[in-house]
Amino acid sequence: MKRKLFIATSLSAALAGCGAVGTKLTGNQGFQSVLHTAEDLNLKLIGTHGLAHEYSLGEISGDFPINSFDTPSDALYKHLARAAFRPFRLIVDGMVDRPQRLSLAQLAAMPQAAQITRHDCVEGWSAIAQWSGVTLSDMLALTGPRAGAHYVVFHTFDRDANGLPYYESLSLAQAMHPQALLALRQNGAPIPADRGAPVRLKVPTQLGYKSAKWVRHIEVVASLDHLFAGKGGYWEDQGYEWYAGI
Ligand SMILES: Nc1nc2c(c(=O)[nH]1)N[C@H]1C(S)=C(S)[C@@H](COP(=O)(O)O)O[C@H]1N2
Ligand SMILES: [Mo]
Repeated sequence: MKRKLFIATSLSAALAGCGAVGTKLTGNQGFQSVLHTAEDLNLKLIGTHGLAHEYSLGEISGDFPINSFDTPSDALYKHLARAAFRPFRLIVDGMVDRPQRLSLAQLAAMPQAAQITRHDCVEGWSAIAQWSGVTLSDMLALTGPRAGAHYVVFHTFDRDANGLPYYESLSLAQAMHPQALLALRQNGAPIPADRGAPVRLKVPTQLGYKSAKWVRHIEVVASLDHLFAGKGGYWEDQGYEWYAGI
C-alpha cells in the first residue's frame, strides 16, 4: 500500500511540473490514460488515507448550506427533539464485543476531538466549519469490533419521499481515520436539528454524502450485501461511488 501511494504521488507530482510538455501531449491518448491512472490511484490511495487540510477559526464559512432530506418529522424524532435529546440513545452494535447504548451526556463525557475542515458536496459547493465530538476510532475502541468485521454502517432517522431510509457506511479502515468524527457540535454549538442533531458524521476526506446526518444506530458488519440494495449507502444504491475519497 505504501509503495503504491508513493508511485501515485510522485507520478502526479512529475506531471504537475511539466505544463509545457503537458500541453503538447493533451491529444495523446496514451499520456491521457497515464494521467487518469495517476488520478485514480490518488483518489483511491490518498483519498481516505491522508489528512484533510485543517483551517483556522477565521476561515470558517459564514454561509454553510443545508443539503439533505427534510429534518425528520416522525413522532419519535419530534419527541426526542422536544426533550433536548435527553432520552436519545446512540446504539452501537453488530459484530462488536461490547455493544453500547449511549446518551448524549455519555458521548460528551468521552474525549472530544475538534477539527476545522471543509465539507465538499458532490453537487459542487464547499463550506468550512468547526466540528467537535467523538472520533469513530474511540467509538470502535470502546465497542471492540470482532474478527471478520469489515464495515461500519450508519443508520439515520430520516427517509426520502418514498420512505426509504438514508444510511451510509465506511470500511473499518476509513472509520479509524483520525478525522472521522461523530460530531456533537458545529462551530461551538450543539448540532442544530436541520444540520443532523443530535449526532452526525463528519468525514472530511470523503464527499459530503458520506457524512450522514441524524445518526441513530451504528452497526458493525462483515458485509454490506444484506443492507437495502447492497451498495453501502442511500446514494450508492442509486449509482454514486461508495469510496468517494476527495
Ligand atoms: N441523513 C442524511 N444525511 C445526509 C444527507 C441526507 O439527505 N440525509 N445529505 C448528505 C449530503 S449530500 C450533504 S452535502 C450533507 C449536507 O450537510 P449539511 O446539510 O450540514 O450541509 O449531508 C449529507 N448527509
Ligand atoms: Mo452533498
